[in-house]
Amino acid sequence: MIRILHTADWHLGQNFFSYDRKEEHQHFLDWLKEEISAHGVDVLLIAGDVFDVSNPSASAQKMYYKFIHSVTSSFPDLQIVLIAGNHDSASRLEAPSPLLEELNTIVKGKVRKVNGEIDYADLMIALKSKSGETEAYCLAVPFLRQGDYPVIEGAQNSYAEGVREFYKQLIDYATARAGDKPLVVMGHLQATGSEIAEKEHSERTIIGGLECITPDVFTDAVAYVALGHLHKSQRVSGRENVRYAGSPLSFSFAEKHYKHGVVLVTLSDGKEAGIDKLEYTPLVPLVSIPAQGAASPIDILSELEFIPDATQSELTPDQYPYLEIKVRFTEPDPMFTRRVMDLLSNKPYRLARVNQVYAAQTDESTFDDEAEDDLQSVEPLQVMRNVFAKKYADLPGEEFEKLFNEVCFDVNNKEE
Ligand SMILES: [Mn+2]
Repeated sequence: MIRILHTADWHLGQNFFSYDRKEEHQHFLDWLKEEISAHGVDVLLIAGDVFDVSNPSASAQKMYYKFIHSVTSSFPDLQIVLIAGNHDSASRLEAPSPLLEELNTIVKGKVRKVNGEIDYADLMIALKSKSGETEAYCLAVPFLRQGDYPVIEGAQNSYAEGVREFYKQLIDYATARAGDKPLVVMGHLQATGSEIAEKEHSERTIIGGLECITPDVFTDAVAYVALGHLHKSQRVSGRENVRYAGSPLSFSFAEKHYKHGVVLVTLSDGKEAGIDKLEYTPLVPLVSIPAQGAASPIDILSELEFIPDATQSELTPDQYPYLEIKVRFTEPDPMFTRRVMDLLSNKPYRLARVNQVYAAQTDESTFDDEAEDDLQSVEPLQVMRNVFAKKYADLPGEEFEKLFNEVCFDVNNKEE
């Protein structure tokens, strides 16, 4: 029997509206270590986006190395396998491999080639139980970039079809070599049939479905698929054994209702014998006022006034919830944000953002996606449509949008 813990999308080093989330990440890592101990975990799988950016800060890197050192020294039999996500730098993540391998930690950042052929063997990792026996194989596939996957002649969608072919060939390769040992696939991708926080998309996906991979490539030959990329913990297409672990923290207000955690997978006698979600409650909640839609300035200010003072709170300032204010103006009020900040100065909250809509924008449903002017939440496709409409008094055609999406996709997925 072997126990595998599946986690993903840590995004270490993320700054949330300029707040440092170090304490929150550390809280998660401390919890994770306890779970590893409590469940006698043999293998920890980290399915990409370990860091938030490709050149993480020194403190984010320190937290990562400290964690790996801490768990592997406390549990010498623990094996860690991790892959690069689209946020990670593949080569940076792999660089310390010679040292990490000493700590039973294998990093797959990029796909290797031998004489121009994809080196599938490099991605097939034996997973061992505490007694040292190979119990299963992990196929650890980093986020695939152009050039990593086979070129499919005449493909409509060269990315999705190429990635699919990559997985197919890898699974075929491994099936022929694994004997009776089960296969666990780990990947960082967007699968069709999965839900995403489309309104704020901190997963950085592009509309148009270009990067969507159909999960049917994960055949019955695979016991479990450990996915990363989407921050919402979920099964894919209703399949119990194809899962996103989800992120440990909410990385945008659109993700504030997500239930976070990791997945514990037990393999026994060559097959999957149990999948359990271990729920994790983040240290700091995200709060919106009002909870739904937007409210008038007067309503918001009076609601803020009624919040008990910080002196009555047991929280330390770095545990104060992050607060989003959603206000609807009928006339300009340049002092509103100032007044909000004054009112909050002695309240146990941290103001993240003030989201403003104007009375002319009457359609409530458009509030969340269209009224946000901050650059973080603007969709490139929407910007292009607006520019196009201004210039040509018409909307771009389907072909034009498709080409635009392809360009966006290439730009977003180029490694720095
Ligand atoms: Mn990702």
